[in-house]
Amino acid sequence: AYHTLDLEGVRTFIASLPSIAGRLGGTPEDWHVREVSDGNLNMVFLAEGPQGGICLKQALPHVRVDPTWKMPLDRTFFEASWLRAIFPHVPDLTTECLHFDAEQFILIVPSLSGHTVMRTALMAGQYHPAVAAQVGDFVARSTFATSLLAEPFERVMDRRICFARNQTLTRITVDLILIDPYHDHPRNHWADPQLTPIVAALRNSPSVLARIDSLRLHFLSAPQALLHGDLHTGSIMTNGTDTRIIDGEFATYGPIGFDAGLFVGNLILSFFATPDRAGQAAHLDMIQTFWTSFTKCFLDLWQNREWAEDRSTLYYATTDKSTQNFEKSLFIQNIFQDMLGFCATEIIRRLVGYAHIADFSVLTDQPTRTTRQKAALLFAKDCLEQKKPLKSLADFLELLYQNLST
Ligand code: SR1
Ligand code: MG
Repeated sequence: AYHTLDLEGVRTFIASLPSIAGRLGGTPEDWHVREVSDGNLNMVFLAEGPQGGICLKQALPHVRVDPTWKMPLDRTFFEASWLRAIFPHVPDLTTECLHFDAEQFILIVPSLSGHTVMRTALMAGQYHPAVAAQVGDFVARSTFATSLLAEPFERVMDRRICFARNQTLTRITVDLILIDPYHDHPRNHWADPQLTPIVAALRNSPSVLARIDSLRLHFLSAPQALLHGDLHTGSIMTNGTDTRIIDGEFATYGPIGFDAGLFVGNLILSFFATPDRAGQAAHLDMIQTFWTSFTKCFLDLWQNREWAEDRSTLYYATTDKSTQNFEKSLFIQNIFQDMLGFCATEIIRRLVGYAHIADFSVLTDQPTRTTRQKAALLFAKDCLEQKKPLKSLADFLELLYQNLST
């Protein structure tokens, strides 16, 4: 029966799995096991032996950071399923599922020694230009491969049926990102009363609320591809050259712009939390690099699929290239608009919703921190309202700088 593992339990569990024990080498007494739980939901352990290391993740019957918030255990099943679905397409950008135990809800992957959580690196002022490009590639390759552009609809729909069962975590996403911040809810919180008038302005803006309603509907009714579902900078580990996307337990079918929006939203939160001009400029470069890398990789994959002339997936009634290219560019533009919307919702929920982020703690001067948080919220409001339409990434980045300086 399920039981929560402690350090000794982890050692015993690994010892019972010859292939995992073999990766570590030596005997169980040689292994160094430690707990490194960091996220909101699960227990995470690292075990290192003379020959290698593994990372073991176990679901708890509640939210890790709030034992009163009860929760089913099946999230590690969905994370293992997500890894198995996407790993063949992004073996250089995520970790392999080495083992999944359906009774203990344990997932084991190789450990990433020498890697740092991207959020931690950004907070330390370490900006690795390659990482944004790699995340762009990751979003393009994982979403394209699981979409109707790459596979016959029968395979896509089978996978959609599987991930449609990830309802506990999808409910968290819908509630925490797309509902709670827009009305009074006990889960919402913010320490600084100076944010309160902006929260009120968000809740009193008909265009904000209408856009949120559309985004929520779109998130649940546009199953374009298998998403990571929680692609913030804490779900990315890097050593500057090698980058791995982890923690896919929120995986679900949805609009591709959701993953892109959460990543860009977290870069923007980090941008507003960055004290110096050079660091801020590095963030704008990362956003630009991410988007360029995503679009190039996605369109290349699409083009290559056409050259393969696989009529079980791609069928064009027209052979007219310029018409096809026009349709492709519309497809990308729609992802861009989705990205802007979901990016705004991520910024808002990380400042005034349930689950905040650490980025702003680097601004030790309280008035500066308040000013920047207000600017981030107002930027998100502008993105949702689009009183002046944001048609391109240049429009978006210009708005970002305007909000920083006002
Ligand atoms: C109760 S879970 C809160 C948040 O933590 C996860 O990492 C997701 O971002 C979720 O929204
Ligand atoms: Mg996580």
